[in-house]
Amino acid sequence: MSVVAFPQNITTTKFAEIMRTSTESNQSPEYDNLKAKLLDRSALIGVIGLGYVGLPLAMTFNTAGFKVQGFEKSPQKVDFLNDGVSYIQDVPTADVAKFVKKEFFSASVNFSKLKDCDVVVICVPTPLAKSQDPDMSYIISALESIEQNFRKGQLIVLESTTYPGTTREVMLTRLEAAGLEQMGKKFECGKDFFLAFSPERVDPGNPKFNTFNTPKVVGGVTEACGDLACIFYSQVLEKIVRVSSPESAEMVKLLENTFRAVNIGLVNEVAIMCEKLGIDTWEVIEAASSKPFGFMPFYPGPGLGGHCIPIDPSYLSWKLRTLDYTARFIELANNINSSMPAFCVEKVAHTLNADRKAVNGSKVLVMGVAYKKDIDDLRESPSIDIIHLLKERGAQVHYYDPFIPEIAYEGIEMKSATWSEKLGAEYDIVVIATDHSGVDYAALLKNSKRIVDTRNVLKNFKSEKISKI
Ligand code: SAJ
Repeated sequence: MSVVAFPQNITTTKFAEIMRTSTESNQSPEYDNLKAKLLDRSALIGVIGLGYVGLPLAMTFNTAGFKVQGFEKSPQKVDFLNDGVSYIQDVPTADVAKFVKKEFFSASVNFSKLKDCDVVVICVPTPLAKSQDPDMSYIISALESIEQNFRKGQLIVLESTTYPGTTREVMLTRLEAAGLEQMGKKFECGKDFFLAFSPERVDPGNPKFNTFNTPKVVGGVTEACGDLACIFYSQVLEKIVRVSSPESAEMVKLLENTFRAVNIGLVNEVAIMCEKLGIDTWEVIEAASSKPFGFMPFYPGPGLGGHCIPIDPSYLSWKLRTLDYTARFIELANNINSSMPAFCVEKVAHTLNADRKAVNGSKVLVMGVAYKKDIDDLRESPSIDIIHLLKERGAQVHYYDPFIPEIAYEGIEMKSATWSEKLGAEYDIVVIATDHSGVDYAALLKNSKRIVDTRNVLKNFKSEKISKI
């Protein structure tokens, strides 16, 4: 992602739309002081977590003219960044090198530097624990670092996807209490410090939408908090969408990703139904997409990967369970989506059977292990489940992925096969699990005995060798 040059005049054009308190200086001295530092871009921005969200954000803040202090638990990542090297696919090394050289950006494992920051943005992971409950440990760890270095006048923004209520129930109470340590009385949110939630909306590998041009939803704990958060992001990003509270902003993100998970679950069940009906799912979806209104295509696949779509909706369903409500769509979508790896392996078994072969003892090549095309991310990838299931049935499994040379993940240690036009010939069957661009699928088809295509990437080829889900 090349960070876009920032139009300097955006500040004046946006305020009328998004400010909720008087623009006069009738707020606390901390409010007025921070507002001034945001407007002249002298505020120092702290970013906790320099991953696929935090690093692009830091570069975008730099491009907008703010200095950034990055915080990471990983010394290796800190060293890479301070040497001017990016490890995030969407962030060019040239951007990191440029801002490090200008002394606009540096990374550190020393979280005590948080006290120097005027704004602290939290971009840490929010995975699921083995119990399938939210794992809040990363947010709590970041919060503890902030508490230990907290001072009056700071704006804290949580960007990590989480259940509605986290900002107010977890962050606010502890930050107010931090004042007791320092001043013997609670800090007052909206006067002594400021707190907001603003969900990240990063689509890894998306060539069109980046941190700068993706509209930013912002919800402050108080009106003053929302004002300052909106002023901050208005200085950096193209469009701000202000909502009334952090809970609303937290829910916006969960609706976005639950919408995807549920619709992907629907279309995966359509694929299962079409298989039983002997209908081509992909033809049906393509034809339904001709409807110019009221329809949005989603596509079946080997399952749901990534660190967001398979996980975020479970944060919502967990929260609702604490309120004695069952989020049925989310649970049903999880059930269907997580059944897709097994559905694909059954397809492999059925296809081999046509050649009087069993999965047991067959050589199988899994094409693509990244969780979606043209990225190098393995997290929650259904390809990993497919490899496990094939191995459990006695298959000899190899994989090829141009973005992932080796795997050491979830009990699998493998190196990618080397691409050659005749690669497919070495196997009884090939499973296309990730539809990376730039693969010579014509050569793969020509030299393979059988192919199970879970992504319809061979849609332009006609061959008896091809089985689709
Ligand atoms: N998938 C399907 N069928 C589809 C679409 C996706 O099977 O029709 C699968 C993908 O192969 C992948 C998983 O679902 O395994 C997630 O796909 P995704 O495109 O939602 O990819 P993510 O998780 O990298 O990015 C999403 C963002 N994607 C889009 O909006 C297109 C967005 O929802 C969030 O900004 C981001 O997660 C996030 O960080 O929350």
